[in-house]
Amino acid sequence: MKKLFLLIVLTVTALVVVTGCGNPVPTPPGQQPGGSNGASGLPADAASVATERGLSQDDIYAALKTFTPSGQLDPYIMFASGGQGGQVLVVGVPSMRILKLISVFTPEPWQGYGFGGSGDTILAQGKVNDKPVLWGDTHHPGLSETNGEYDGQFLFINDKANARVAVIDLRDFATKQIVKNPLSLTDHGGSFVTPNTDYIIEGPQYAAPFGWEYADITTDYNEKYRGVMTLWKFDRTQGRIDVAQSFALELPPYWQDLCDAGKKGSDGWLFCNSINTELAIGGIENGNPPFEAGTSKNDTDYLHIINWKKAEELFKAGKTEKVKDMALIRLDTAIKEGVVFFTPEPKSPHGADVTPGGEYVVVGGKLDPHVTIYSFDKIQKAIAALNDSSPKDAYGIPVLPLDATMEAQVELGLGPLHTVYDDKGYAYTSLFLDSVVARWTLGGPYQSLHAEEPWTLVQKLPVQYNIGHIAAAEGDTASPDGNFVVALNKWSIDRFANVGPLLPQNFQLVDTSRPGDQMKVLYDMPIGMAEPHYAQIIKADKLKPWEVYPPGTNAETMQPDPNAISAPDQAKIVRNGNKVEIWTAVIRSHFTPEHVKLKKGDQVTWHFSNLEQTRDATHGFALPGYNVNLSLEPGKTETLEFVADKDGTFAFYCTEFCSALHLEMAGYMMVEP
Ligand code: CUK
Ligand code: CUA
Repeated sequence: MKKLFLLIVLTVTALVVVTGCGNPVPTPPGQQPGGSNGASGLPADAASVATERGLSQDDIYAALKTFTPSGQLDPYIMFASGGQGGQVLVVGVPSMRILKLISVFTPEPWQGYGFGGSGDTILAQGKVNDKPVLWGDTHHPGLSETNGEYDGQFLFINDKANARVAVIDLRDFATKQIVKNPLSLTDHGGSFVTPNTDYIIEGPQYAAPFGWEYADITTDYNEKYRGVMTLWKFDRTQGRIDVAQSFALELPPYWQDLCDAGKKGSDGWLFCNSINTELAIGGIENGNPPFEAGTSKNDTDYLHIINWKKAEELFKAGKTEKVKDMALIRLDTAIKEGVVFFTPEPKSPHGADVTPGGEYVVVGGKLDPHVTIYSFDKIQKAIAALNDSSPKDAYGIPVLPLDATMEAQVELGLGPLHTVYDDKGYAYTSLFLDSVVARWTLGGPYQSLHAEEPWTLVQKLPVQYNIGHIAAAEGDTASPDGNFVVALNKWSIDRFANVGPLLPQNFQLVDTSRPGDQMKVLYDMPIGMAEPHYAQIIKADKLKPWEVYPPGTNAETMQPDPNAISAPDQAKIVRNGNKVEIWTAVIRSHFTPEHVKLKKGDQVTWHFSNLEQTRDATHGFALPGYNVNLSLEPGKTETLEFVADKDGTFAFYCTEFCSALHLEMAGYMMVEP
């Protein structure tokens, strides 16, 4: 990025020299956005544009930081959840251009996902109670890591609405697997990975009986409702979650919220904030406090501190019980073996974010103006100091005293939620109620990276509006980059043209490249397709996606497809009773065969091989009347199965404008009555 910026500045400087127009940008620090400092110092034509449009020096700085000329690539790629749209967004940073929408839990015709072909098989893995559930509430994308660094190989994402986790292969940016949690119907604190992606963690949210069986909340909450933390084993060579090697941990029916994995010195541990240690059961209609009040009564809830390496040992030693086909570590075993500990966390906590070096965990408090910083060393000492008379929660879990585990508290303002980090020893916390990004200083080993006092607020940057999560460049790794954070704002209100009562969310790119109080908002990006929760930002050069599939690849298995053909003369139609199998070759600009004759009731298995190896030479296959649309990227082999239960004449055609004769890329399926 620095190089790119330097290039822009040098280019502008060169123009200035040529046009003899005084000093170029950028803006001196500290100037307020929206001011009208004019645009003196720009080349004459640029200056007149700036004047015409009323751009301030800050605006020009923002433009230069984000403008990406045609053909230039973004240095960072952001993977953002697509919220209740059930998808993942791929966005270039800093241009904030949407590059792709990856379909995950929701069918998506552009990618041929869920309209015939292998996407149907993947979506079917996500059935709940044997019912197809064709949407998701994606919350937290998690990139695969090696030694605590994003490695660019896989992306995982959870579906809060149905407690499912999906695996996306970053060779083709496509979903390969969905697993449904058999114990839990909703999740939240996932998906995030351990530092070598041994496990993908899926934390729970709304407590319920295991397998969401019936139990009356008014009488059975404390006894039968439970939280559950699931550790999905990831098999990197297969690129799949290995369900048989996965296990879960029983937790009290508090509502476990956001979680993070320790790294470096704290590797082997998980940290989860929780709400509802009050065990509130709601029931406003019966005169009970509503959940929002009942879960906020206590001044503190419990930060869950979980030794996952120890839990893994218990799983391997068979100290589990099979519940709903899942190996479950019971709470009494976990307590006895020292797997789970609590420490208090201030009012209505949210977020649990481990610092890059693994030394601290930062927890926000929706109704507390502070972030609370816990020290992993202190936590370990407090655990070592436990004895028989140490306090326990109602379920027998040891509670470490706050003054023994806390390193510091920093007062930031109203509604601190989530915290990310940079390379300058700063932390950035989103303040929902204040609508600001707060930059504050870390102490300890981060002290020498900045000039300010440790654990102090440095700057509050207004964002528009009501920020939820915040994402930083390489932010969840052991070595964040700095440069940018993105504010994921829930409300946009007046930022964009009125598009009716349902408004887009607003991503705002924030410049964090300069120290001190010099953060600036650079760019507004409307997200008109649901409410993204979290995002991770990876250096673009860590991603090594395929340009085309190797010829004859089955994109579901990422292996050679046994039904691939490699030339149009291998295309054929084979009938065996009422079973018809078709091998179709697809290449600009025709399908072979173009005539497919069937009889009503035939069981059809239809293979398509795109023979192209030219980049971007994608074809589609639309079969009107049969709800089919496939995306056939170069090299891909795809299989469609259906029963020809409607007779008639069906013109099929290619849905990608692939060549000048794309409209002629068509054929007829005739189904005889
Ligand atoms: S939660 Cu959405 S703003 Cu699901 Cu990560 Cu905090
Ligand atoms: Cu192939 Cu259009």
